[in-house]
Amino acid sequence: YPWKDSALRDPGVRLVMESTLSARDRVGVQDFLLLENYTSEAAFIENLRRRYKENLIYTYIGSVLVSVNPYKELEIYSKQHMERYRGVNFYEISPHIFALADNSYRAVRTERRDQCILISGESGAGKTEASKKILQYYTTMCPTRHNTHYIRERLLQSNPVLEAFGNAKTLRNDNSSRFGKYMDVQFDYKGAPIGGHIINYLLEKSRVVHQNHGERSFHIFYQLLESGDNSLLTRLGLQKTNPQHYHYLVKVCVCVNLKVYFSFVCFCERTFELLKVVASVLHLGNMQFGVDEFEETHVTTDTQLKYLAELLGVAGSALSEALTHKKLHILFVGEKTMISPLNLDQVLSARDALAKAIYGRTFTWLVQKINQSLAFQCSSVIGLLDIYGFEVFQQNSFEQFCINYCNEKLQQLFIELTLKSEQEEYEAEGIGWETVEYFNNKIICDLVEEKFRGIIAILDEECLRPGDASDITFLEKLEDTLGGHAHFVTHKLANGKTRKAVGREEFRLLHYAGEVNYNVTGFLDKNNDLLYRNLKEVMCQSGNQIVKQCFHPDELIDQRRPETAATQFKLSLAGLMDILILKEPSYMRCIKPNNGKQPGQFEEVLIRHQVKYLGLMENLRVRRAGFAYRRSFEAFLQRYKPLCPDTWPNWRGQLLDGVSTLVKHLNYKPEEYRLGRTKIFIRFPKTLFLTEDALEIRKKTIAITLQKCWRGY
Ligand code: AOV
Ligand code: MG
Repeated sequence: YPWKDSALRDPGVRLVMESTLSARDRVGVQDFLLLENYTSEAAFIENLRRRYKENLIYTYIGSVLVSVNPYKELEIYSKQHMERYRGVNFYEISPHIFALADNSYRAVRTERRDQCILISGESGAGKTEASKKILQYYTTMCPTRHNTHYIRERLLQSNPVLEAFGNAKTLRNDNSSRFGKYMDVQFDYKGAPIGGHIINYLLEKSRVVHQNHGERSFHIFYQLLESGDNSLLTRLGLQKTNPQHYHYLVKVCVCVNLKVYFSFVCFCERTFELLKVVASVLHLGNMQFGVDEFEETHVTTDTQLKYLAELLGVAGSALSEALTHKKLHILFVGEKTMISPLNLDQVLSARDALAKAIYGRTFTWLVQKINQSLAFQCSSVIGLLDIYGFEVFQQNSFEQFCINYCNEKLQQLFIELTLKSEQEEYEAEGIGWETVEYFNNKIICDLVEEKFRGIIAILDEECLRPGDASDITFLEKLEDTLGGHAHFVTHKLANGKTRKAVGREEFRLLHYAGEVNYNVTGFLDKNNDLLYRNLKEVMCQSGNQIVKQCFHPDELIDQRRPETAATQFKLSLAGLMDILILKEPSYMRCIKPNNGKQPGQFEEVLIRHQVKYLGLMENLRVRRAGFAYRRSFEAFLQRYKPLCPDTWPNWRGQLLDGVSTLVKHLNYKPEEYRLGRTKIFIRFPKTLFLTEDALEIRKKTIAITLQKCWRGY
């Protein structure tokens, strides 16, 4: 393995280094496969608890990494720590996110197979932090290629920029990702990271115009107001006042400790243009309207309009006209346009729609800019998936529906791939296997996405239906079509009575991760995601270079109805699954230990629930039902060869013969192991456990012998 320092290649020295693993690192078992009582959930949780108490937040289930959010800074991510994990096998050292990162990297280097690391867990469990740690590992530890230093910087810088625009404080997480992100880290044939590509998924745009109590809008607005200097703010027409001054921002709550990253000038020469867009959204929020004696709505805040016109580079009169009127394009014989005034409510929602459209499209533009700055010819990739985690609030709307559906899809992928790959491996190695019962959430994915009968299909149907379609008729359609489905519930009970736990405007889905009531109010509007044509026309004329790129005149010519928001999301998730399925996956399952974001608090009920729905017990059973451990002949021999005089210090014959000799010497019973075509399969963890113990003792004797030798010098 090309990474290994020459010192590490000498097994003698390596063994001395390993025996420095402290007793603290060995609290509980570092792999759940080694649990004596592996079917007991209590034993599983007790192991997590014991390790968490010692700040050992990582534990494996075979090759799956489980982590528990420490909610405090741990001294385990330094460069020295990274170095300890370089080129080392999983089981040789305490579990860590760097081990997972290194393992994928090694596969890319040696087998040239594209990898992906899938990080899942509920909101606040630590997914985004984990993906950042992985990226840091690659940018720090991988070799550099001449002239590509700047790419590393850009890879790292892309995170704070996207977080500023796409993350916000929610009740669950102070730095919650409000968009899904899949990032390819691209490597050249020598293993140097030389580029990247990001795909973003459905940004929660509604946050721009409304936030629930105790939450905030996207970080960038506060960062701009708090850290922008006076001259900048003056040019943007903003005031360094309490964010409360801006209607689109709530009273500032506990400020998250985020630095301002205006230094991403290298990404876009147009930082000022970008800040103009951010400021224009705030000005839109502060626009006020009045109704005159002819019942016509007018802009009453001329200063805001003036600023807006200047920032967006549009004519003020055209903007005010477009905000208060609707232009209908009617295709009779020849073309005809009709202009009708909007009432106050309609004006306000047109204004909000414009703010959401400007912000949402600018976010996508930003991702494209980052991609352009990272584009390179690459040989293989490691994909990192960091999406918004499963979330449940008092009130859940269209956004939670999409977020939780996305989590269902990811869980589905986990189920398919872990079981599938397990089965395939036994088959490839010629070894029989037993099935384990598990909950397959495909039924819930189908409930949401099925053609014609799925929730999204029904929602789209209502969105397209002219006439009296409303959020309530949508709910009624759902009841008619899906009533009786095992995972769908409304307030109506079969016996004609009402179920109190579900409101009259709600439907409840029994997700794999728990029950969520969704309030249908706003579903149709959010799914339609309409922006009046005349507002689009004005934006197409914009003198702001970014806005101009975000609103293309072609859009005005295209007569086709755009896909609804939910359908677009469904299609983009299907695309994501296609990308992931072609890669070799590694999994990280993040657990949130308490709802108070507190360090050291291990709330058992909460954790047991997550262990259950993440399917960790089933995952463990599947791994144990077949063979708890598998190791390539080469790796097995390399690790345990000190235990047999015939294989130590080196085995010169066939690998299979070497492994046979070794296990015979170790007294393995025939039922304890199986030799496949390229791998040894060990049925019981105990066997490996005892072998590990023997190795421990052997390492100590080797260390003592080596020390004696050195003293002898
Ligand atoms: P998420 O990505 O899983 O939630 P984050 O990764 O943002 O969650 O983690 C939430 C917070 O937990 C972070 O802001 C940190 O304060 C803390 N945290 C997480 N992991 C670590 C760690 N390894 N060490 C120290 N602190 C940590 V969401 O994006 O809301 O689904 O949608
Ligand atoms: Mg996140």
